[in-house]
This record gives sequence, C-alpha cells and structure tokens, in this order.
Amino acid sequence: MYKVGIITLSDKGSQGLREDESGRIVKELIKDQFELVNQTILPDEVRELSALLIEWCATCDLILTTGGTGLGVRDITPEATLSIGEKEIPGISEGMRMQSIQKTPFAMLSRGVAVQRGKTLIINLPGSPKGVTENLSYLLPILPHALDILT
Ligand code: MTE
Ligand code: CU1
Repeated sequence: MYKVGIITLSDKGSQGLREDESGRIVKELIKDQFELVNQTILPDEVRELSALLIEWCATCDLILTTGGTGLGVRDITPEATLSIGEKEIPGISEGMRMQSIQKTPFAMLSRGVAVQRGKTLIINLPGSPKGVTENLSYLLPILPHALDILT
C-alpha cells in the first residue's frame, strides 16, 4: 500500500479553535486504498508548510493538503507547494477544477496545484468539507497509476 501524509492548513485549526473536519474526511476517503503514515494541522505559513513537505517526502508516496488554496491574504498553500516541487503536474489540478466547476462556479477560486518531488506526489485540495469530498472522490481513481509511474 502506498504511504500517505495529510496536512490541514488552518490558522484556527492549528490553535485548536476549529475542528479539523476536512482532514478527517481525507483520512476516511483514502483509508481503504492507502496507508496513513502522518497527519497534522499547520498554520497558514509558507516556511512551516514547505519544511514539513520536504521532511515528509522522505517517508510518504503521496501528500494531500487541504485548505489555504483560495484568495485570502493568508492562503499560501500553492506557493509553498510550488516552492519545493520539482515538476508541476497541471493536469491534476486542471482536472479537479474542471470537474468542480460543474458543481459550483466558486471552484474557479481554488488555486491548488499538484507537484512531484523525488518519488512523492503532492496535491492541494480546497479547505471546505464539500470541496475536499468532491475533489478527492474525482482524484482517487487516477492516483494508483500516477504513483506507479513515480516509484
Ligand atoms: N471545489 C468543489 N468541488 N466544491 C466546493 O464547494 N469550494 C470553492 C473552491 N473549490 C469548492 C471547490 C471555494 S468556495 C473556494 S473559496 C476555493 O475552493 C478555495 O478554498 P480554500 O481557500 O478553503 O482552499
Ligand atoms: Cu469560497
């Protein structure tokens, strides 16, 4: 089973002021196909996220982030992800947005990216429980083949 890490980006969540429902949903959706090896909540800080992504690439085949992809001043998930990624995989994020726009035009506001670093695939998901569920359900079927190619 491929090893997965889940990172929730949320200033409030990291201070214990909000329940991490989206992180819980990601965990639930991947549990039959992947082995969860790491899960945490971080504040919306570029340095903290990029450092953790680099660290987890040593042990994870896949890292899924949720949150921090929108237009808020504190939303920095795509920037942090791109800063440590080696290659961008635009089709993954394009595909998720294309699918999501069928459900809500607000999907245009997610700036999430997907990158490869070494043998690890890193994918940004939006932060809302609905956004996470819709995007990850669409994404799941292509992940095994993507990871087969990377490793
Ligand atoms: N994608 C899907 N499939 N469903 C959604 O409800 N919400 C959107 C978008 N993507 C949504 C979605 C909204 S309202 C926003 S603001 C952006 O994701 C960014 O979310 P984030 O800042 O929480 O990451
Ligand atoms: Cu929104």
